[in-house]
Amino acid sequence: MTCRICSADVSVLLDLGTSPPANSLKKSPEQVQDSYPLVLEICDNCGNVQLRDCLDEEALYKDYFYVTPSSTLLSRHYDFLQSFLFKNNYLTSHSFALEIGSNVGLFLDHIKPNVAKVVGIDPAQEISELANQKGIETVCDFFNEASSVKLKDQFGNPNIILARHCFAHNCDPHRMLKGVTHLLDDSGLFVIENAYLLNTIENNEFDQIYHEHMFYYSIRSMKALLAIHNMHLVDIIMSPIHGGSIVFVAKKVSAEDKISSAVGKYTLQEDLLLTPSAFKHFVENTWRIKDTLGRLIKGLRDGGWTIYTYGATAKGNTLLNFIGLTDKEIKYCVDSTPMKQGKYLPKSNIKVISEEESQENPPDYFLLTAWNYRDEIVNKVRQSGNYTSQFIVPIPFVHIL
Ligand code: JHZ
Repeated sequence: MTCRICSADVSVLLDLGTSPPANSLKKSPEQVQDSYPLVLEICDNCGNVQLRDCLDEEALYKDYFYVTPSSTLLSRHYDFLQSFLFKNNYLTSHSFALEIGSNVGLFLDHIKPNVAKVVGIDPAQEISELANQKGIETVCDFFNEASSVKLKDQFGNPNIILARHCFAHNCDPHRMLKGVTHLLDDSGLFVIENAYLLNTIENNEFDQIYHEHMFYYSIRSMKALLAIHNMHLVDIIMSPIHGGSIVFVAKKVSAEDKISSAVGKYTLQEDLLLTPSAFKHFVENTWRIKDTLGRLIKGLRDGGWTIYTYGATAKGNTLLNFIGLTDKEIKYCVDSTPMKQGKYLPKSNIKVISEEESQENPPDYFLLTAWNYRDEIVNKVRQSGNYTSQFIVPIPFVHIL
């Protein structure tokens, strides 16, 4: 196999077995789904970490149930990102901002009062309809060179293009960058927010590996990718959102570009920390978590305790299916997203119920599959008057709250 950034040879880093697409919830437990391999590969030449088997985008995003949750943590993150972009003049009141993979338009809604124009593009039919209903103009399409031509004709050149937690969601980033370079003029910015490989590796977040995530970006691999398109990084900012994310600010190379000192600082940190031994520990810890969590859940079930998972997350489905946990061990999955409720998790067949239903009949334990919202969810459960259910947190090591 070869690297999809630089075409060099790659080697296997981790094999998580097979799983159905993580966001394809089932309408009934009997519905048959195909499973596909989840194998992570690494390229020594450019540092790229990629998923070996890429699923067809139509199949992945047609029946897509991920709706950005309404969350105080997320809303604080939007404030943080917005103020970073304004403080550095990456966004101004005159900006036209285009967001790729804009989902129901929560981020665009956040910045809309402060900029000249916002437009979203998202391939999921139902989800882009929801965004349009809420007043965020959203084109239902995949972002690529062809759709970028249509976008340019319809809306003109954006000053800034954002791709938040979606840039790694297609097997050919070159295709997306061709669209970006077609749309941006020489001063235009491309802002990519993505789970950061260093955090994924340091925090043992193997559950971030699922079919939507076809790349696991580092600064090194992003620089290599951008260079192929005559682009470069002008700034970087880190955020704790989603278990540790990186925001890359990129543009077409020009001699006058000012490069923020953050680029050098974080590059140095990454060079020192993202080492072969860090990858080795990540792989070892993944197997350790599988073993510990599997034994803990089966032991609790055998002891007669009830367990629900909290969060019908994509990463939760990797976790459950890798460990081999099903509706035999776990009674329900709790999730606030109406579109997910009443459906069944892929392969594990666990039924999704609402937070209200869970409050009426709480379990002894919640396995926190939305561990990235740990404090928010624990507070919510405690504030509802439930002081007895304990939380099993799987990442970075299995522990109980
Ligand atoms: P959450 C998704 O992954 C999909 P997931 C995607 N591939 C991606 O890249 C990442 O996001 C960033 C629920 N919830 O965001 C709502 C509650 O029930 O961790 C969500 O279904 N109560 C695009 O699926 C889920 O948890 C709450 O109070 O791993 C969180 O999903 C809160 C706050 C959330 O992403």
